[in-house]
Amino acid sequence: MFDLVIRNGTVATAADVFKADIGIRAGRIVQLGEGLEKGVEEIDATGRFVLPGGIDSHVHLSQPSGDNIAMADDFASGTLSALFGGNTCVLPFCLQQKGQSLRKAVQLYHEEAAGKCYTDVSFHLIISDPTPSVLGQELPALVADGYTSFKIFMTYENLRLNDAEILATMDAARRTGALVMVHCENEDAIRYLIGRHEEAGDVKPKAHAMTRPVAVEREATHRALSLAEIVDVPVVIVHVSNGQAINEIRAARMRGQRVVGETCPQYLMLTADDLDGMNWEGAKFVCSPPPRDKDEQAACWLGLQEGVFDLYSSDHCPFRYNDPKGKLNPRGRSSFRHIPNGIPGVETRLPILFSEGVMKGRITLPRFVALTATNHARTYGLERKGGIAIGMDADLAIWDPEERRTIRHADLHDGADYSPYEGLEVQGWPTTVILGGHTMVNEGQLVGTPGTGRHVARTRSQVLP
Ligand code: DUC
Ligand code: ZN
Ligand code: ZN
Ligand code: ZN
Repeated sequence: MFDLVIRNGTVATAADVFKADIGIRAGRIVQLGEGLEKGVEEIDATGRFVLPGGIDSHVHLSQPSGDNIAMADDFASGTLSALFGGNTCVLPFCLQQKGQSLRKAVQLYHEEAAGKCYTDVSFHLIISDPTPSVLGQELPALVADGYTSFKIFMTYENLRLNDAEILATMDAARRTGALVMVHCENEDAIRYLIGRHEEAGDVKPKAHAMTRPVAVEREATHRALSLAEIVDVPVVIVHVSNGQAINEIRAARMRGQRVVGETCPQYLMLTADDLDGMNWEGAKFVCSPPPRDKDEQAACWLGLQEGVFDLYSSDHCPFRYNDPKGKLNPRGRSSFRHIPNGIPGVETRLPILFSEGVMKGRITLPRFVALTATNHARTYGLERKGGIAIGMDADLAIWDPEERRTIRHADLHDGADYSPYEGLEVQGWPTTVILGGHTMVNEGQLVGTPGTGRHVARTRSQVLP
């Protein structure tokens, strides 16, 4: 007797698409085959795809975002939204404030997440203060405890590292076996351009995109890759928005470097013109790097198709629009530079790629699975996730490829008050989601409880030598 059997579905992994029943016991997949014996619970997946649950390895939840600014999602609403979007695991960031110990930051996020999660969760670190004790003692101890990746920033006054700090931090990653993720934008160039725009009285949301042009990202991408080459360490280039940055990744790979590229829905679906909305509505699309234009969208699609990108993540970083602690905070109403950076998207990530990618013939279903689950698990050391095979966690999403929806924020589950994709028509939606053998969403209805999702310690990235 199984705990759960999923019958008659079309199973897709990063390698294959095949018909099989899936037998689940004690939270794991224990059998794949035809005509499996009975389960205590049974799901008929006739006409549906059964995919590994999505893993979104780039989300921000409950992250401090500046004075009098509040992120729209905590671990309850953020993971609930992720769940309804077909995800069973998310990797949020644990931000080290300047002067704070890394361990303390990790403890605070654990307290914040405890008992609230609807999906599994595993933290990346953000290192903003790379002191010798942080790099020499704290980081190795945290890596040993399963926090095997961290992000560093080349932009934002209170987060950015200079080149010497980047080298030291990358070297610490090399020594400890952690994987480095880099946010590539040149802060000094951005500040220069912000100064020029403000002097000219150009303070509308669109100026956000104009002060972070492609060259700002390309230069920083080139520099990050050069520094990684010097240290001899693999890197993840996160949220890549354009063809020139993509070419930097290609060139580094041609030199023999190990580079993981990540892109996000906003770089496939939005453009800088979206920041031009009336009545400051453009603030809804302010994120960094900013969306570009149609040609750069095409470059990002090509990058997904040909393998420059291994990861497709949401970079869910939600702020409410009509809110004094959100996009329309008092200072944000007077200049683009005070509009918090980031947009919601954890629930719409998978349906957008399924519809625009798989249904429109741009990518295959196995490529979809690789980009949304399998590669995230391998890149970040989630050993039993991202696939459908015997022994793996029974984290599954059952998709109805016929379901047509128009994206409306009112139907989503995040804590923001808008979706950047409002009105987008998509085909295909995850209707049933299973976490560790527990049915969490059944035919669009929530049946799971908060706290079912747990923290997952990770092993060493498979990208590392
Ligand atoms: N970088 C992110 O990864 N997310 C939101 C804002 C940012 O700059
Ligand atoms: Zn259980
Ligand atoms: Zn970033
Ligand atoms: Zn992010």
